[in-house]
Amino acid sequence: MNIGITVYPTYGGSGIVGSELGKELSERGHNVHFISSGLPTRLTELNARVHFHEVEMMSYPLFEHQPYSLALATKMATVARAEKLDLLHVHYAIPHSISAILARESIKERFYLPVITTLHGTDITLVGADRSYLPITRYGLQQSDGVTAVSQFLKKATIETFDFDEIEVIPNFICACHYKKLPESPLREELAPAGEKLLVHVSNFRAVKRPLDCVEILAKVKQKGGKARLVMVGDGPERSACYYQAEKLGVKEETIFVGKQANISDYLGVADVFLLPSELESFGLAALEAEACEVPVIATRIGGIPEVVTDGETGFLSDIGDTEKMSDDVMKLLKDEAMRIEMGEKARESAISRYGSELIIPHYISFYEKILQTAKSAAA
Ligand code: GMT
Repeated sequence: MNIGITVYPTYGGSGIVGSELGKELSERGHNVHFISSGLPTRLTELNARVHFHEVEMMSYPLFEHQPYSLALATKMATVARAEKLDLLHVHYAIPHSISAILARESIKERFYLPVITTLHGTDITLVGADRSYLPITRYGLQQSDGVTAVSQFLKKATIETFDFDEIEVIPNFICACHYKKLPESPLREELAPAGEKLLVHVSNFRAVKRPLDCVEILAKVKQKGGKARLVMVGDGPERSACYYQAEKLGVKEETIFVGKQANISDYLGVADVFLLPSELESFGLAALEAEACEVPVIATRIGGIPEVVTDGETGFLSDIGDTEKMSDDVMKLLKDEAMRIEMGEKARESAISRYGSELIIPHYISFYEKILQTAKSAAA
């Protein structure tokens, strides 16, 4: 197939999933055309089957805000015609599904371009649910030829908010070969020179991720006698507040901010415990990546996280903001090495057996085939 994929190229789960999907599809012989404002995160290699088409935007003084959605729709239509795309798969509904539908309509005299929208999270639970975007988001769902969601939680949230239920749940995935425990890595020695345990958090440091709670958890672990360091991977609006929090709570020396990293798995591979105290997560891709590296996860019992992390088996779940319990759970893992190792092994086994790419990518491919078949029958 010739598949068009649109993602936000910036640091974020939906961009990562879209990019990894494109790579996996290309490895299975499909031609993938990324259409985006910049080279997507994790798309480090373009080759004969992976192409990138940059959305160019004309700047004009009359535009207070540049109409990106229109420039994207134009590029989608152009690429669809030039590359004979079989379908266009957009990740994150706003504005991607609307641009794709506009592109499909603009070329329908020549051929029909099926549009598949994958819902990732705040496109439904936050941005899409806001009155300023709700009607157009619902229209985007109704007009898409196929809609997928990354968790059962997100499907349910979409039905409740948009009264739209034609949704296939295709969860996020990991490739087992890219994630593993790295006990011998020199990074471990660098991050924990005195043999401390490593608590790792990975996010885009937005308020919804509650990164301040990670610092609070570390401070409580320290009070309880735990010898640990916190590695904060990523960047975003809450990062400065985290610096102040670490200083205020007396854990500045033990908190390491490494910023955005190209290879998250390097950090997960040396982690002892992963922290994800988010207020909302439709799935929690970072938790899945940690599990694949044999790292038990301490997270909140919200959204799609309980689908990914099994409480008491592959990690521990708590209520939002309950840093007392989260620090107790970290202490349990730090004190009982055998339990931490066993939980880590179960975490990897669960991640691979339920969310391995060998399992999930064929699900996407059969969904594509079903949508193409329906479009063909409608045209006949
Ligand atoms: O919704 C967002 O915050 C952005 C979105 C993204 O594009 O990074 O994240 C969502 O998609 C990820 C990949 O499917 C999920 O793992 C995240 O849980 C989800 N984030 C939220 O629901 C807050």
